[in-house]
Amino acid sequence: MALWRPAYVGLGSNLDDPRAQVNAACAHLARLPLTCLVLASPLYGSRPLGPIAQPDFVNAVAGLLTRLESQALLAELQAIEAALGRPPQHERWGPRIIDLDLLCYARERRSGPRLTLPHPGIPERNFVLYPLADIAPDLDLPGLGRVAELAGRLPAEGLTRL
Ligand code: A4P
Ligand code: MG
Repeated sequence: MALWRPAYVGLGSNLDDPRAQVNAACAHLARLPLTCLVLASPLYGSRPLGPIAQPDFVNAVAGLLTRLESQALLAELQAIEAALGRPPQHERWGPRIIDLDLLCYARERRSGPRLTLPHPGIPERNFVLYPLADIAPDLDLPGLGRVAELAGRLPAEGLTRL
């Protein structure tokens, strides 16, 4: 029988009532097979990172325990995105109803187009690291370091706790 493993998921939305979208995605996470939603961070408002002018985001992070393998968990996250109405083709970096990123999965380290772990955007993203530090400050991200230290290096610029 597969072990229970910790996994952290980043949630983001900037379309169609972003706060409600992030809450709906959390409700879906709580119903995943072979998975327990352990806790969710507070919601944050954040200014869009990246080259495209677009509405502000709502971001949060959820902590799970799961017996799914990492790729199966990613497939479940993508199924939640589809269930919430995210079109399969969309502009990279552009506005989205919901985005679920697998931030880290146990001690797994891998690099590939389908799945990179830990998620490579973490060190530059205060909208990931601040909510992650709320729920898991002592988490050691493989190859990156302790969450509280990574968050401490980033200004809270553009970020507001909702
Ligand atoms: N993929 C690889 N590794 C992972 C992983 N660890 N978790 C692959 C999730 N997906 C992973 O993802 C594109 C591909 O990445 C998928 O095929 C998946 O197999 P996507 O979610 O379909 O596309 P995307 O989200 O448009 O691209 P990407 O590169 O994930 O964009 P980001 O990095 O998610 O950035 N500003 C603020 N303030 N808040 C935000 O949440 N988000 C973005 C999107 C830009 N600016 C933002 C925010
Ligand atoms: Mg994404």
